[in-house]
Amino acid sequence: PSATTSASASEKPSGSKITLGFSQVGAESGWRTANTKSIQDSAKSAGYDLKFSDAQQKQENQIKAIRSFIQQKVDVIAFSPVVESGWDTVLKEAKDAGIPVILTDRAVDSEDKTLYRTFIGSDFVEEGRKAGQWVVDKFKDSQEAVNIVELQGTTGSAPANDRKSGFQEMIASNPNLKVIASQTGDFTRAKGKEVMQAFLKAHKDIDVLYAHNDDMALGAIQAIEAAGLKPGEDIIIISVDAVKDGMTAAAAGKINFIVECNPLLGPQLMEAVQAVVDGKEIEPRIVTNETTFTSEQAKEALPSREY
Ligand code: GZL
Repeated sequence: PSATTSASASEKPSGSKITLGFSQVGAESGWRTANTKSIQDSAKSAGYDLKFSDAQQKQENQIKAIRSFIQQKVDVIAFSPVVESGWDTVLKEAKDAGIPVILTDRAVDSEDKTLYRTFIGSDFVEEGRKAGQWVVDKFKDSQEAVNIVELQGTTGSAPANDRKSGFQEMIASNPNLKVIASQTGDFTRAKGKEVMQAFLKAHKDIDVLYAHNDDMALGAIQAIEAAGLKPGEDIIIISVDAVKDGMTAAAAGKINFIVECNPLLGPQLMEAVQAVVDGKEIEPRIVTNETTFTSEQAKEALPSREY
């Protein structure tokens, strides 16, 4: 009888390597770069054959990539959906092809929860609440109006929708806290700077900037300094992500409070891939743990930050 080769964990019973098709949002921010590295490094150490595609923040490119993974008959498809809506058709095609799908980082609004096995990512509403709570605490004794401007993430994306609603929910407790302008900066530095320039032209008295990610906050800081104002003093800045450049600005007092959003989802994704291939049950929702940093805390944490 032929010796049966025991397939190692990263192989299928047939002995061939597990193939994972991953469709990434793009390369728009420091967070995204760290997220991509985590996925590529983790797939490598898991011994998987990773087929990776960068969609340049376009949904149609992600849909094309998923269709290509289906054609290639990969074992598992994973992706970070650039926006929440418009996925049901292509996810149904994956399901009909018998290929399991795992969501990472951002969610989809599909009613049919059988279209994917699990969603691994942060709770963005909670991130918005943490940002809002800090503003409420900071201005609890203020007698006059506190004018807030908001740089939103990519229009239609789960982080933009949820970070906005979580923040709104918390500041509603104090009528002095007013969002006087709110616009998308598409999670990029360039757009964050451009929109902040427009805010500064349109509003003479801005007290607070709430940016949905560090990259937009860093772009806005350039605009604020170009306008002769001191970021972190003349305009209080709250941001989300806690990537190295954001933490560096916080340690310098230019950002006052950062809500961490952990991009290192690679290890949890590969565990989920292995479980799905092995036919094991997995939790439908895996929440990444993360914290917050004041300027002081950012200064202490900076040396040990991985990304
Ligand atoms: C959040 C992620 C967001 C980051 C941005 O999980 O989707 O996209 O907050 C990134 O920096 O561009």
